[in-house]
Amino acid sequence: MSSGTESSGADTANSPLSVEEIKVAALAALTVAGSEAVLDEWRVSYLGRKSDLTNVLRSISSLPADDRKAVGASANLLRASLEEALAEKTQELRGAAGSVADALDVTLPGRRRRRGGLHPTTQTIRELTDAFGAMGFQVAEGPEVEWERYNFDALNIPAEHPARDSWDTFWLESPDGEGRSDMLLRTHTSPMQARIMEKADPPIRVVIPGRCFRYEATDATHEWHFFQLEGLAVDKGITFADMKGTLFEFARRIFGPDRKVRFRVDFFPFVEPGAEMAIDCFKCNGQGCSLCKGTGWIEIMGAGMVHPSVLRNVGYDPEVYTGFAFGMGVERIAMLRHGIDDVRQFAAGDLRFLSQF
Ligand code: YSA
Repeated sequence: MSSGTESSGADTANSPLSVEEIKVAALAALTVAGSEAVLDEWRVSYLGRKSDLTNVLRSISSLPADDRKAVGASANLLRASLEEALAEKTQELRGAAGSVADALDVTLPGRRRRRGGLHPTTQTIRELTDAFGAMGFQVAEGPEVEWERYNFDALNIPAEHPARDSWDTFWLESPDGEGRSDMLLRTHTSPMQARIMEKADPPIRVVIPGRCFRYEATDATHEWHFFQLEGLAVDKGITFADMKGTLFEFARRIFGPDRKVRFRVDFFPFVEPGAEMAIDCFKCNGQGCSLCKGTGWIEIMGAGMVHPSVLRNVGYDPEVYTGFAFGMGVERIAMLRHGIDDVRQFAAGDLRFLSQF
């Protein structure tokens, strides 16, 4: 009998086993046989020329006459049933191997794994910070929950100033639950101007991407939360021409040389003079449509020369330093770049939209 770990069999050196004992040992060994090689060892052990069963059959003639018939019949029956069991087990093992082979078709193309991607807003922020980085601007970030002082007061917008109405504000409740506190969800990224100037001395060239919140009705170009990219440059001798040159160079890098750019006067309490930049509407090619509200232009940013009061508020001498600042809508820029006609798509979480970028 084999010494293989998967088989066990009769011990031919000991006194002959009974037919029943051979049957029990043979079937137990067959049950655990796991390969055709082990089956072959089993066949030699239990059905081979030197097996216990063959010995029993050979010894029948030496048995008392009364026993011969019964022992012969049961030994022949056992041989037949062991041969049948061997054939079944062989089929079983071959079938198992065959089904694995059938399940694995190596000629089929591999299945593509679904990979996540960057949100189009994130992609646009990276493109913008890269463009300004190439123009010498650093990148900073600031808090979304902001003090009233930075969001309004430091920017020359004191309480009761009518300009506060332009930024419909989500206020945080006061700790005692009685009315609003002096904290809010920032309505623009401009509070970072004061935070940066308080900490650093000129020269300053920095861009600040971040999420903003406004308590206002939404439409195709207005979302209640959106991203802005703030920019600030302060040094001795900075002029309006520097601002215009920087912003036109930005527009050329981001939108290419063929897009029309409109640059015109606007008012913000924290700049003097103030300006606004718009790009011709991609949907109607400047003809006027529902997206651009018939104007042919999509406004992308406010800008201006930093107001002397803002410089004074942070301890800079406006007689020595001047600067410009701007705040642009990131989703609006992504809309223009990719032909997206509704800003509300960005936060809708619809994979059919997001997976296009
Ligand atoms: C102006 C002068 C500076 O020296 C510096 C910054 C600014 C910008 C100012 N803080 C501001 O927030 N102006 S803004 O209200 O006109 O918004 C700037 C840009 O943000 C808009 O041109 C637009 O592109 C985007 N934006 C504004 N409200 C939005 C919006 N994008 C989507 N949804 C909204 N609700």
